[in-house]
Amino acid sequence: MRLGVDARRRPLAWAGITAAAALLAAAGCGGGSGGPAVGPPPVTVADADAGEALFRRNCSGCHTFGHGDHLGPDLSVRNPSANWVRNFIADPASWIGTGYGQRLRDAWGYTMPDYGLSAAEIDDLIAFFERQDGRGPLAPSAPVALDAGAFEQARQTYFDRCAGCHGLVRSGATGPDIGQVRSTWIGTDGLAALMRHGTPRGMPNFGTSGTLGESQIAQLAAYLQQPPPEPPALPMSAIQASWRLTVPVGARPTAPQHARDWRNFFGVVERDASKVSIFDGASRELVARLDVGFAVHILRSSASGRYFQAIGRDGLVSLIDLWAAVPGVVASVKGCHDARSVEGSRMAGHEDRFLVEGCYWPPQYVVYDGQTLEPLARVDLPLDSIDGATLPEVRVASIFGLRDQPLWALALKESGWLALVDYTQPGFPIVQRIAGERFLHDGGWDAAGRHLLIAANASRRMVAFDMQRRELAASFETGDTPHPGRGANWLDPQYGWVNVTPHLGEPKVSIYGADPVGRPDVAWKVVRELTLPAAGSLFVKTHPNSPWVLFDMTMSTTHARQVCAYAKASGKIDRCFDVARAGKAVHFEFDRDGKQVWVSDWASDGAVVVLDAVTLQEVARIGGLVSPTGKFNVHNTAEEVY
Ligand code: DHE
Repeated sequence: MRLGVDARRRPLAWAGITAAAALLAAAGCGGGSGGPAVGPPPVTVADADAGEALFRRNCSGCHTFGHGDHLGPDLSVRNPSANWVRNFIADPASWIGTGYGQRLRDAWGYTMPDYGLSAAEIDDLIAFFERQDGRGPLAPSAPVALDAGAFEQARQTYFDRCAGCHGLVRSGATGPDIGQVRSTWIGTDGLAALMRHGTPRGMPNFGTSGTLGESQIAQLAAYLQQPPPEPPALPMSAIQASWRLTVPVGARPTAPQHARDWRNFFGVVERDASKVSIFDGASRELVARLDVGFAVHILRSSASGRYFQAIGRDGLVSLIDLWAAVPGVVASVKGCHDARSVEGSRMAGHEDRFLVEGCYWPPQYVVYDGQTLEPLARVDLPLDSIDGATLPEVRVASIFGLRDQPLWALALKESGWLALVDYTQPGFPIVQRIAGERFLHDGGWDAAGRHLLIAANASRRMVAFDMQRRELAASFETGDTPHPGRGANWLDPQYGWVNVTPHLGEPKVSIYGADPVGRPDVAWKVVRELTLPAAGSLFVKTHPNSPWVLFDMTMSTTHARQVCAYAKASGKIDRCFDVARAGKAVHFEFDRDGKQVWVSDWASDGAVVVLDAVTLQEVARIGGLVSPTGKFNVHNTAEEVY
C-alpha cells in the first residue's frame, strides 16, 4: 500500500543505515562520478510497489528495465551508486558537465526531464530498481481490451493526433515507426508514458497538456499494438460529390468591394476551431471569421493574391475571395481524407488558373480549376522510394508552384522524390522525378528563387534542388530533425546569401551558404551554428526590411513561451524573450513592409502578439483566438517573402 509521504518517513533500522553507508561509500560521498556536492541519502522506508507504479507511469516512455535501451538507457544497467541515481533524478540538469552525467548527455543527446519528484518518490523508485535487480526484466502491463466502439474511437484519435507525424500506416516519418511490432516492444506502459509526457525530441505531451485523457491514452496504447486498419480510398466520384461552388465566378466582383489594403491582410489559422480569421494588417481589425476544414493547417495565397486557399487536415480545400465586401468562402472541395498542403499555378499567364491538393492519404494528388475548385484530375502517387523499395504509404508534404515553368514541385515525404507535375499537359501528370533524401518535409526558395531548400528531417539533412536545371544540387547534414518552415533568406556580412534551419530534435540552428553563383565556396555548407536555449523549434522567419531572424521553440517542454532573435549584422543570437502568456509561442509572419511581426500565443484561449519588427517590443495583443497557429500575410505569401 502507498503510504503518505510523511507517514513513511521514519528512521531506518541499523541494517538500513549500514546499507545506506555502503551506498555513500560507493558514491565517494560526492555522487559516484563527479557532480554537484550532495548530501547523504535521506533516511526513509521506501515503497518498491509505489516506485514500480511511478516507473511505469513516468519513466517507461524512455527507459526499459531489462529489455534494452530505448530513448534512454535500460535501467537494469545503471550507475551502481544509488545515491548518484537519487541525486540525478532530483535535478538532472545540474549533472551536465560532470563525469557520469555528461556521459549520459553525450550518449543520449539530451538531458533527462526533471519530473519534480519528491525525495520520497525518488526513494520509491530506487527501491523498485533494487528489487527488480533480483527479479529480472519488467514485463509491460497488458493492453486494455478494445471492443468495436473503442477501436473506432482510438482509430479516430490516432488519425486526429498522431497520423501527421507517424503516418496512417504508422511506419513513421517526422515521428518514428510505431507499427505493431515496435509498439509491442515499447509496451503498454511505455506508449502511455510517451503520450502522457512527450519527449525532448518533439513528441507533444498530450496527457499532461490535457489534450488526451487517460482513457484515450490507454485505448491508443492498445490500438498501436494491433495491426493498422486498411485506410479508405477517395475516388474521383466522391471528390466530385464533395465540390461546392457557393459563389460562381460570374457573381464575384471584378474589383475589391472595400477600401482596405487587402494585400496587407493577414489570415490567421484558428486550428482547433477549424476557422480562419482575416485581419486588416494596418488597423488589426477583424475583417471576417470563416469556417474551413477540420483542424485547418495552412493558408496559401493565389499568385495574384486575391484568393486565400485554406487546407484542412480532413482534405477540405476552401477558396476565400478577399475582394468581396466581406471576404468569404466561394468554393470548397475535398480531395483527400488527410492533407497538409495546397498550391496554385504561378507561372505568368497561368496565375490563379489551377490548384493542386497533395494528400497525406490516400497517396494521390488532385488538380482543380483555380477559380471554381471543380475537380479536373486525380493522380495516384508512385509508391517506390529513391532506394527502390515499395512503400505502403507515400504522402505529399510541401508543394511549390514554379514561376518560370508550368510546374508544381511536390515533395513526396516517405519516398524522397521531388515530383514535377506539368499543369499544361492533359491529365496533369508527373513529368519528372528528382531523387532527394527520405523523408522530405517542409522548405522554401533561396533568395534567387532558383533552388528549393527542403528538410529531409528523418535523414538529418537539408536538400537543395536546382529547379532551373531540374536536378539535385546538394544534400548536406545539419542535425536532428531539421524543420525550417519556409526557411529565411538574408545577406550575411561574411558569407553572402544564406538560408537557415532550426531543429526539432536538438537546440541547434544551422545557417548555410545559399548562393552557388556568387559564393560557390560556401554554397550548401553550414557556415554558422547557433545554440538555442532548447530543442523543439518549428519555425524561423525574416523579412528583407528586418534586422532580425526569429526562431520559436514551440515543442520545447521548458522554453515554449520564448522566441529568440538572431541579429543579421552581428551573426549572434541577440536575445530570447517570453512572448506567449497562455500557451506556446509559434510561427512568425511579418506585415508587408516588415515593420511589425505577428507571433501566435498558441492556447485554447490564445492570441496573436504583434511585435515592433525593430525594437521587438510588444505593440498589440489580438486576443480571443482559439488555438492560433499559422499566420499568412497576403503580400508575403503570394510573393514568397521570407
Ligand atoms: Fe505543419 C507547414 C506538415 C504539424 C503549422 N506543415 C507544413 C508543411 C508540411 C507540414 C508538409 C509545408 C507545407 C507547404 O509548404 O506546402 N505539420 C505537418 C505535419 O505532418 C505535422 C508535423 C503533423 C500533423 O499532424 O500535421 C505538422 N504544423 C503542425 C502543427 O502542429 C502546427 C504547428 C500547427 C497546426 O496547424 O497544427 C503546424 N505547418 C504549420 C504552419 C506551416 C506548416 C504554420 C506553414 C509555415 C509557413 O510559414 O509557411
